[in-house]
Amino acid sequence: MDQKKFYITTPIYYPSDKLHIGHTYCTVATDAMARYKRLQGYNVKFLTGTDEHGQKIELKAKEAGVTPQQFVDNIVEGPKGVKDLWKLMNISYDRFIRTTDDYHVAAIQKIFKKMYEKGDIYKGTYKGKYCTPCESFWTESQLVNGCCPDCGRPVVDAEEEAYFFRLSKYADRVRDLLVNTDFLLPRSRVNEMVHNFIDPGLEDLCVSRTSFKWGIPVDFDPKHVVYVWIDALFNYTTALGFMNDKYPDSDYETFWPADVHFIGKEIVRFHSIIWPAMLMSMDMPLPKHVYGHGWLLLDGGKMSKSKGNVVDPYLLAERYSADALRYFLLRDFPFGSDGNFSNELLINRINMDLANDLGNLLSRTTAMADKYFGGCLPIEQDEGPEDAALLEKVSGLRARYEADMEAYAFQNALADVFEVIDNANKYIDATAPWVLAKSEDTKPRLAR
Ligand code: ME8
Repeated sequence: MDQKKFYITTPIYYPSDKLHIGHTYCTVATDAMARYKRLQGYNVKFLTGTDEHGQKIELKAKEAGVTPQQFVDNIVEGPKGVKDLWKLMNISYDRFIRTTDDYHVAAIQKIFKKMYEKGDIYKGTYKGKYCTPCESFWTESQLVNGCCPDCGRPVVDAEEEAYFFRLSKYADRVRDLLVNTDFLLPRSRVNEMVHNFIDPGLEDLCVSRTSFKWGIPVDFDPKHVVYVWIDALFNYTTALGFMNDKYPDSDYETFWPADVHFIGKEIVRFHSIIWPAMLMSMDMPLPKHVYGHGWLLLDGGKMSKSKGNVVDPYLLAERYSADALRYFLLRDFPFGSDGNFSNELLINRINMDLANDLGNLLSRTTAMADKYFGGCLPIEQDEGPEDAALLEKVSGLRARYEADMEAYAFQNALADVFEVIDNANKYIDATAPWVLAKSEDTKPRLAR
């Protein structure tokens, strides 16, 4: 019989700076899901990686006085970089893609060409706001008080030749996908996509630029580099060997389409509109689900590298242990919603759940088994009136846990587990083993 397969991915993160607790949150959730599916006997492929091209990284490298490649190499592979962080956090990824990897670059060039030959990519004119001193184009929304976000000087309207993807052509099919299937989760995110983006009319998407160099050159027109989304989104397929020889063809055949892409809510638009449209253009199967999770907030605002209000996962994991941090991230924040991060919450969680409830249950149980029976329980045991309720809780746990995990409700799955732990602690209090230990007659009850 064919083994069931499960393919899950994180976003590929920008190595423009060290990653923070928000990135860690998404990766930890993906890891928890991957481990859960492996335990269930699935053949799991868990992909993560880094999205290494673009103007921002080009500028950052220039500031640091290194080449863009040296810059990203350091953030990804260097000390306390992305890979070190995932190692510290016990992330069990099966594959790590860097968009500067040769096989990915070659595959993206082929994909771009195929879409061009089909007529879904065409040459047009990009109009935007241009900062002449920085030689950079910006979108209206990137401007700060109408000026260049980098140097603060005024910008001018400018144009450049660019390639566009015919996103408009796929609007109806994408709308149907969002409205009539459970492609996008949680379902509460569908309305925003349909009403804010699809219904007002989808514009074709700019997919190449000539104003910077740090990107994958369009091979049939090399003054252009591929701009962001074709390069970034197709990572999910090139990492399975699609249009390249790095990995066996069978990986793509086995694992594509993805079962779920976990992503943050700010990139739901790209994954639920642009991504399926591009796959439709390529005549490729669509992922089964895209799940847009919420943000970790700090003082009510999104934590982000550009705002500088970030929490360093390295510090927390080193101080409190990776497992405690993983537990906190999954237990305190409902996956689909935003949540406020604070050190108090983290410390309370560790003290209450892990030290008190779980730690106490473990140490009481093992200490008493050791003290009263030398660590080896006798076969003769007496049932008591307190047993049935606890047994019922425990025996129903697996089904409750699985139902929550299948709904991506990590918080509830852990609450189920801790409910049993809480019940077990109460069971000990109610049966008072330290009293039972006082008489030989109650030893079988104590053993139970
Ligand atoms: O968007 N709370 O990369 P990125 C929760 N390269 N999650 C957060 C977060 C926060 N405060 N901040 C970031 C990109 N994240 C693109 C993606 S995919 C083909 C290309 C998580 O480095 C969240 O999952 O900005 C978000 O989607 C991701 O980091 C963005 O990382």
